[in-house]
Amino acid sequence: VIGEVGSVEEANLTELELAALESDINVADGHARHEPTPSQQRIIDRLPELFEQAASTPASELDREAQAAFLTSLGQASALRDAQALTCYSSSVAMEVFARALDAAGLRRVALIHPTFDNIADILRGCGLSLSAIQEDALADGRADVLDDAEVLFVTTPNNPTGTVLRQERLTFWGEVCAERGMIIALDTSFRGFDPRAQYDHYSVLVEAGVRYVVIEDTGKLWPTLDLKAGFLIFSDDIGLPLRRIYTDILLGVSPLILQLIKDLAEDASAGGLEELYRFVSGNRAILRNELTRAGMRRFPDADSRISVERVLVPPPGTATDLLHELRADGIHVLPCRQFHWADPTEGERFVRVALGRPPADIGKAAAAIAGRLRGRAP
Ligand code: EGV
Repeated sequence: VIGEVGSVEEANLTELELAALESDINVADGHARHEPTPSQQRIIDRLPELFEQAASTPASELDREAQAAFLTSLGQASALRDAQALTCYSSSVAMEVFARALDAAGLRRVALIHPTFDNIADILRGCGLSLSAIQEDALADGRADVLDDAEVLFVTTPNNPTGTVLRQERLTFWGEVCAERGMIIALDTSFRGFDPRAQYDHYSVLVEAGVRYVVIEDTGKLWPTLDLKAGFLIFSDDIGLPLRRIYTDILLGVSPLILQLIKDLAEDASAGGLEELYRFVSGNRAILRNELTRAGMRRFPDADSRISVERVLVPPPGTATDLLHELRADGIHVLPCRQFHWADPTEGERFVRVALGRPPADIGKAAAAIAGRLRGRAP
């Protein structure tokens, strides 16, 4: 049984990810489930010492240090000077705080990127907000007319599952459009650590545009830390939303042990860890694409993606849901893309998503099974 409803079409993505945790080869969720690098392992080996350090440092100091180390490692240094930050258990908790604060302030119309991970739309709607879909392409083209009467523009960049990055000129454009219209611009940058093209200093662009902004940053996808992670809710001084009030309704803060771990892992990322991560993900992507190419697949929908998940085209008349069932019979769990297309689910039946943050041997097995199922059907 999957989730509360039992069918793949009706389940949300996280229910499908949960079902996949028990499978032989789980390439469903986007979390990091691979071997730590040697230097990450050395940090993990020091856990008791990190615990001591965390216990003897004031929590607010460690909070600031973890934020500083993380944001600096990803090119976002001006956030430390120009913005405020609230550390959350996860980026989804940050989303929930943001969505509730919008509702409390009476801002209810959100233009949201399409497709994107389903829980973003689900959290926003769950807090009473109404959504209009903005196609990823329209964002890249800079067609401001797509915004209609929205009060908030919400963009996932790099986007999940496509890997599409909102480039600096485009962020400038949308920031200025939102500033002119008195809108808030909101970004979910959970996957930025995989793609240097998403590491230009977003905060200086947003400040320059003079726009009110909220950015949700996330350590959760980057490192194999058994879900020890944090999400950062970062916002401009003039945001005008009760974010701190709603944040404190929900939590006092995250564990200083996690903050200490994030600080050390972020410093490691700055000292070469990010490059190692790029190489690792690109190696796994090559394993998958080579296998599919050998099976006659000639088109990769997100040729330029660098993030730790990869979409695979399902040749018609097959559907993602069919392929998912076939692969389950092989002991392989992927995600269908139906749910990512929150405004038009059938559109997503053309793709499945494969997680790449796994041991290469698992990627090899998943790739062989997918290639086996698609051989001779490739477009
Ligand atoms: C991905 C898990 C939540 C989420 C997975 C994800 N689901 N938080 N409801 O972290 O791409 O697989 O974003």
